Amino acid sequence: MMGRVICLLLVGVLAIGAACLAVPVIVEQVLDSEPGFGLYLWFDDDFGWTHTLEDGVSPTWLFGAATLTIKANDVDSPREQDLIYADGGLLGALFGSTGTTTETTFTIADLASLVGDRAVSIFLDIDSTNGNWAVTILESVLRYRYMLPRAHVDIESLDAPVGAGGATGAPGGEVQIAILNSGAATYIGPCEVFAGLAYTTSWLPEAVTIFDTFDAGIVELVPGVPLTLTFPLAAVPPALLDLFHTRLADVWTGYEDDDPRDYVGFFVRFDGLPTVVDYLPLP
Ligand SMILES: [Ca+2]
Ligand SMILES: [Ca+2]
Ligand SMILES: [Ca+2]
Repeated sequence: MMGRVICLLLVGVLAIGAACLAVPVIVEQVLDSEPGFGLYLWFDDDFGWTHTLEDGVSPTWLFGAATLTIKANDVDSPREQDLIYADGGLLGALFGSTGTTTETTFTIADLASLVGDRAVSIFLDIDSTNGNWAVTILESVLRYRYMLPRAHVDIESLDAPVGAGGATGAPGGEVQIAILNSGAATYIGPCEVFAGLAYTTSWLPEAVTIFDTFDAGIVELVPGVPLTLTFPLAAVPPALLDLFHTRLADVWTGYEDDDPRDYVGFFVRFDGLPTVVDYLPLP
Protein backbone atom coordinates (compact mmCIF):
# COMPACT_ATOMS: atom_id res chain seq x y z
CA MET A 1 0.00 0.00 0.00
CA MET A 2 2.62 2.44 1.06
CA GLY A 3 4.88 1.36 -1.73
CA ARG A 4 2.19 2.24 -4.21
CA VAL A 5 1.66 5.66 -2.69
CA ILE A 6 5.34 6.48 -2.83
CA CYS A 7 5.62 5.15 -6.33
CA LEU A 8 2.87 7.40 -7.59
CA LEU A 9 4.50 10.41 -6.04
CA LEU A 10 7.79 9.59 -7.66
CA VAL A 11 6.28 8.99 -11.02
CA GLY A 12 4.64 12.36 -10.74
CA VAL A 13 7.97 13.93 -10.07
CA LEU A 14 10.10 12.02 -12.47
CA ALA A 15 7.91 10.97 -15.34
CA ILE A 16 8.57 14.12 -17.25
CA GLY A 17 9.75 14.78 -20.74
CA ALA A 18 8.50 13.45 -24.01
CA ALA A 19 9.39 10.09 -25.41
CA CYS A 20 11.80 9.89 -28.26
CA LEU A 21 10.05 7.43 -30.46
CA ALA A 22 7.47 7.96 -33.01
CA VAL A 23 3.94 6.86 -33.63
CA PRO A 24 2.74 7.45 -37.17
CA VAL A 25 0.24 10.21 -37.68
CA ILE A 26 -2.17 9.87 -40.58
CA VAL A 27 -3.29 13.05 -42.24
CA GLU A 28 -6.27 13.31 -44.53
CA GLN A 29 -6.85 16.67 -46.16
CA VAL A 30 -10.26 16.85 -47.77
CA LEU A 31 -11.04 19.60 -50.28
CA ASP A 32 -14.64 19.74 -51.44
CA SER A 33 -15.40 23.35 -52.18
CA GLU A 34 -12.51 24.62 -54.25
CA PRO A 35 -13.26 26.92 -57.19
CA GLY A 36 -14.39 24.74 -60.07
CA PHE A 37 -15.68 21.94 -57.87
CA GLY A 38 -19.29 20.99 -58.46
CA LEU A 39 -19.36 22.47 -61.94
CA TYR A 40 -19.89 20.51 -65.13
CA LEU A 41 -16.80 21.47 -67.11
CA TRP A 42 -15.48 20.83 -70.63
CA PHE A 43 -12.16 20.35 -72.41
CA ASP A 44 -11.24 24.04 -72.31
CA ASP A 45 -12.22 24.48 -68.64
CA ASP A 46 -9.05 22.88 -67.28
CA PHE A 47 -8.30 24.05 -63.78
CA GLY A 48 -6.39 23.26 -60.63
CA TRP A 49 -6.38 23.39 -56.86
CA THR A 50 -3.81 23.13 -54.11
CA HIS A 51 -3.25 20.73 -51.25
CA THR A 52 -1.07 21.96 -48.42
CA LEU A 53 1.08 20.31 -45.82
CA GLU A 54 -0.43 20.41 -42.35
CA ASP A 55 0.81 23.32 -40.28
CA GLY A 56 3.82 22.45 -38.19
CA VAL A 57 4.68 19.32 -40.13
CA SER A 58 8.11 19.18 -41.67
CA PRO A 59 8.40 17.54 -45.11
CA THR A 60 11.26 15.50 -43.68
CA TRP A 61 8.85 13.79 -41.27
CA LEU A 62 6.85 12.22 -44.11
CA PHE A 63 7.30 8.57 -44.83
CA GLY A 64 5.72 6.00 -47.11
CA ALA A 65 3.62 6.72 -50.14
CA ALA A 66 0.89 9.34 -50.17
CA THR A 67 -2.36 9.02 -52.05
CA LEU A 68 -4.59 11.45 -53.85
CA THR A 69 -8.21 10.39 -54.21
CA ILE A 70 -10.47 12.38 -56.49
CA LYS A 71 -14.21 12.00 -56.49
CA ALA A 72 -15.80 12.95 -59.79
CA ASN A 73 -19.05 12.58 -61.67
CA ASP A 74 -19.56 11.61 -65.28
CA VAL A 75 -16.08 10.43 -66.17
CA ASP A 76 -16.71 8.54 -69.42
CA SER A 77 -13.46 6.64 -69.24
CA PRO A 78 -11.61 5.44 -71.15
CA ARG A 79 -12.98 7.51 -73.99
CA GLU A 80 -12.98 10.61 -71.82
CA GLN A 81 -9.42 11.26 -70.70
CA ASP A 82 -9.33 13.52 -67.65
CA LEU A 83 -5.68 13.73 -66.66
CA ILE A 84 -4.47 14.62 -63.17
CA TYR A 85 -1.08 16.23 -62.50
CA ALA A 86 0.68 16.88 -59.19
CA ASP A 87 3.20 19.69 -59.28
CA GLY A 88 3.39 19.17 -63.04
CA GLY A 89 3.91 15.41 -62.89
CA LEU A 90 1.27 13.22 -64.49
CA LEU A 91 -0.46 10.91 -62.01
CA GLY A 92 -2.93 9.36 -64.45
CA ALA A 93 -6.49 9.57 -65.73
CA LEU A 94 -9.75 9.61 -63.81
CA PHE A 95 -11.88 6.50 -63.91
CA GLY A 96 -15.66 6.33 -64.14
CA SER A 97 -18.73 6.04 -66.28
CA THR A 98 -21.57 8.13 -67.62
CA GLY A 99 -23.60 9.89 -64.98
CA THR A 100 -22.06 8.11 -62.00
CA THR A 101 -19.87 9.33 -59.17
CA THR A 102 -16.62 7.47 -58.79
CA GLU A 103 -13.37 7.81 -56.89
CA THR A 104 -9.96 7.44 -58.47
CA THR A 105 -6.93 7.02 -56.23
CA PHE A 106 -3.41 7.86 -57.36
CA THR A 107 -0.22 7.04 -55.52
CA ILE A 108 2.29 9.81 -54.90
CA ALA A 109 5.45 7.90 -54.14
CA ASP A 110 7.47 10.81 -52.82
CA LEU A 111 5.23 13.56 -51.56
CA ALA A 112 8.07 14.97 -49.47
CA SER A 113 9.90 16.00 -52.63
CA LEU A 114 6.85 18.00 -53.72
CA VAL A 115 6.03 19.83 -50.52
CA GLY A 116 9.26 21.66 -49.85
CA ASP A 117 7.09 24.69 -50.58
CA ARG A 118 4.45 23.18 -48.25
CA ALA A 119 2.05 22.74 -51.17
CA VAL A 120 1.28 20.40 -54.00
CA SER A 121 -0.52 21.87 -56.99
CA ILE A 122 -3.09 19.60 -58.58
CA PHE A 123 -4.04 20.25 -62.17
CA LEU A 124 -6.87 18.69 -64.14
CA ASP A 125 -6.72 18.50 -67.92
CA ILE A 126 -10.34 17.82 -68.77
CA ASP A 127 -10.99 15.76 -71.87
CA SER A 128 -7.35 15.92 -72.90
CA THR A 129 -8.08 14.43 -76.32
CA ASN A 130 -10.80 16.99 -77.02
CA GLY A 131 -13.46 14.35 -77.57
CA ASN A 132 -16.33 16.59 -76.46
CA TRP A 133 -16.57 15.17 -72.97
CA ALA A 134 -17.28 16.91 -69.69
CA VAL A 135 -16.84 16.12 -66.00
CA THR A 136 -17.67 17.39 -62.52
CA ILE A 137 -15.05 17.28 -59.75
CA LEU A 138 -16.59 16.83 -56.31
CA GLU A 139 -13.77 16.19 -53.89
CA SER A 140 -10.01 15.83 -53.62
CA VAL A 141 -8.42 14.02 -50.69
CA LEU A 142 -4.71 13.93 -49.97
CA ARG A 143 -3.59 11.27 -47.49
CA TYR A 144 -0.13 10.93 -46.07
CA ARG A 145 1.67 9.76 -42.96
CA TYR A 146 4.35 11.32 -40.90
CA MET A 147 6.33 10.53 -37.78
CA LEU A 148 6.86 13.09 -35.10
CA PRO A 149 10.52 13.16 -34.20
CA ARG A 150 9.41 12.79 -30.59
CA ALA A 151 6.36 10.90 -29.42
CA HIS A 152 5.25 8.99 -26.40
CA VAL A 153 6.04 5.42 -25.51
CA ASP A 154 4.13 4.14 -22.53
CA ILE A 155 5.91 1.85 -20.14
CA GLU A 156 3.31 0.52 -17.79
CA SER A 157 4.91 -1.92 -15.43
CA LEU A 158 8.11 -2.60 -13.66
CA ASP A 159 8.65 -5.60 -11.47
CA ALA A 160 11.63 -6.21 -9.30
CA PRO A 161 11.59 -9.55 -7.54
CA VAL A 162 14.38 -9.92 -5.03
CA GLY A 163 17.08 -12.41 -5.85
CA ALA A 164 19.27 -13.99 -3.23
CA GLY A 165 20.30 -11.07 -1.11
CA GLY A 166 19.04 -8.69 -3.78
CA ALA A 167 17.66 -5.51 -2.41
CA THR A 168 18.99 -6.26 1.03
CA GLY A 169 22.40 -5.38 -0.26
CA ALA A 170 23.93 -8.79 0.45
CA PRO A 171 26.97 -9.46 -1.70
CA GLY A 172 26.21 -11.21 -4.92
CA GLY A 173 22.55 -10.33 -4.85
CA GLU A 174 20.79 -9.76 -8.11
CA VAL A 175 17.76 -7.71 -9.00
CA GLN A 176 15.55 -8.40 -11.95
CA ILE A 177 13.36 -5.72 -13.40
CA ALA A 178 10.85 -6.46 -16.12
CA ILE A 179 9.53 -3.57 -18.15
CA LEU A 180 6.54 -3.80 -20.39
CA ASN A 181 6.18 -1.37 -23.24
CA SER A 182 2.45 -0.95 -23.69
CA GLY A 183 2.85 1.69 -26.37
CA ALA A 184 2.78 1.10 -30.08
CA ALA A 185 6.28 2.23 -30.91
CA THR A 186 9.54 0.40 -30.50
CA TYR A 187 12.33 1.92 -28.49
CA ILE A 188 15.93 1.15 -29.23
CA GLY A 189 18.41 3.07 -27.15
CA PRO A 190 20.34 3.39 -23.95
CA CYS A 191 18.99 2.21 -20.62
CA GLU A 192 20.20 2.89 -17.12
CA VAL A 193 18.95 1.52 -13.83
CA PHE A 194 19.67 3.11 -10.53
CA ALA A 195 18.57 2.32 -7.02
CA GLY A 196 17.89 5.15 -4.67
CA LEU A 197 16.33 6.09 -1.39
CA ALA A 198 15.22 9.62 -1.90
CA TYR A 199 13.06 11.82 -3.99
CA THR A 200 12.71 15.45 -4.71
CA THR A 201 11.30 16.97 -1.56
CA SER A 202 12.64 19.37 0.96
CA TRP A 203 13.11 16.63 3.49
CA LEU A 204 16.01 15.04 1.67
CA PRO A 205 19.04 17.02 0.62
CA GLU A 206 19.46 15.32 -2.75
CA ALA A 207 16.96 14.97 -5.55
CA VAL A 208 17.82 11.29 -5.81
CA THR A 209 20.32 9.56 -3.60
CA ILE A 210 21.85 6.80 -5.63
CA PHE A 211 23.55 3.87 -4.04
CA ASP A 212 23.90 1.66 -7.07
CA THR A 213 23.72 2.05 -10.81
CA PHE A 214 23.58 -0.35 -13.70
CA ASP A 215 24.25 0.54 -17.29
CA ALA A 216 22.13 -1.85 -19.34
CA GLY A 217 23.63 -0.62 -22.59
CA ILE A 218 21.48 -0.42 -25.70
CA VAL A 219 18.15 -2.14 -25.19
CA GLU A 220 15.13 -2.76 -27.38
CA LEU A 221 11.62 -2.25 -26.06
CA VAL A 222 9.23 -4.05 -28.35
CA PRO A 223 5.54 -3.31 -27.78
CA GLY A 224 3.97 -6.01 -25.64
CA VAL A 225 7.20 -7.92 -25.06
CA PRO A 226 8.65 -7.69 -21.53
CA LEU A 227 12.22 -6.54 -21.30
CA THR A 228 14.05 -8.12 -18.37
CA LEU A 229 17.08 -6.45 -16.87
CA THR A 230 19.24 -8.34 -14.40
CA PHE A 231 21.93 -6.60 -12.48
CA PRO A 232 23.93 -6.99 -9.29
CA LEU A 233 23.13 -4.76 -6.41
CA ALA A 234 25.95 -3.49 -4.29
CA ALA A 235 25.72 -3.09 -0.55
CA VAL A 236 23.54 -0.28 0.67
CA PRO A 237 25.58 2.05 2.84
CA PRO A 238 24.19 1.74 6.38
CA ALA A 239 24.37 5.46 7.00
CA LEU A 240 22.23 6.08 3.95
CA LEU A 241 19.69 3.54 5.07
CA ASP A 242 19.48 5.22 8.44
CA LEU A 243 18.85 8.56 6.85
CA PHE A 244 16.21 7.09 4.61
CA HIS A 245 14.44 5.36 7.48
CA THR A 246 14.40 8.45 9.60
CA ARG A 247 13.15 10.77 6.91
CA LEU A 248 10.47 8.46 5.63
CA ALA A 249 9.27 7.77 9.14
CA ASP A 250 8.92 11.52 9.64
CA VAL A 251 6.77 11.89 6.59
CA TRP A 252 4.71 8.73 6.64
CA THR A 253 3.93 8.39 10.31
CA GLY A 254 0.31 7.43 10.56
CA TYR A 255 0.38 4.70 7.96
CA GLU A 256 0.28 1.56 10.02
CA ASP A 257 -0.47 -1.12 7.51
CA ASP A 258 2.81 -0.84 5.74
CA ASP A 259 5.97 0.59 7.22
CA PRO A 260 7.41 3.13 4.80
CA ARG A 261 10.89 2.33 5.94
CA ASP A 262 10.61 -0.98 4.16
CA TYR A 263 10.99 0.36 0.68
CA VAL A 264 13.76 1.16 -1.69
CA GLY A 265 13.20 2.60 -5.11
CA PHE A 266 14.43 1.39 -8.45
CA PHE A 267 14.52 3.83 -11.29
CA VAL A 268 14.84 2.85 -14.92
CA ARG A 269 15.75 5.57 -17.31
CA PHE A 270 15.57 5.43 -21.07
CA ASP A 271 16.89 8.17 -23.26
CA GLY A 272 14.04 10.58 -23.85
CA LEU A 273 11.40 8.42 -22.16
CA PRO A 274 9.72 8.94 -18.82
CA THR A 275 11.67 7.41 -15.98
CA VAL A 276 9.87 4.42 -14.53
CA VAL A 277 9.96 3.74 -10.83
CA ASP A 278 9.09 0.83 -8.62
CA TYR A 279 9.72 -0.20 -5.04
CA LEU A 280 11.00 -3.24 -3.25
CA PRO A 281 10.50 -4.05 0.40
CA LEU A 282 13.57 -3.96 2.54
CA PRO A 283 13.95 -6.32 5.49
CA1 LIG B 1 -8.45 20.03 -71.52
CA1 LIG C 1 5.05 21.91 -54.41
CA1 LIG D 1 -18.30 12.97 -69.13
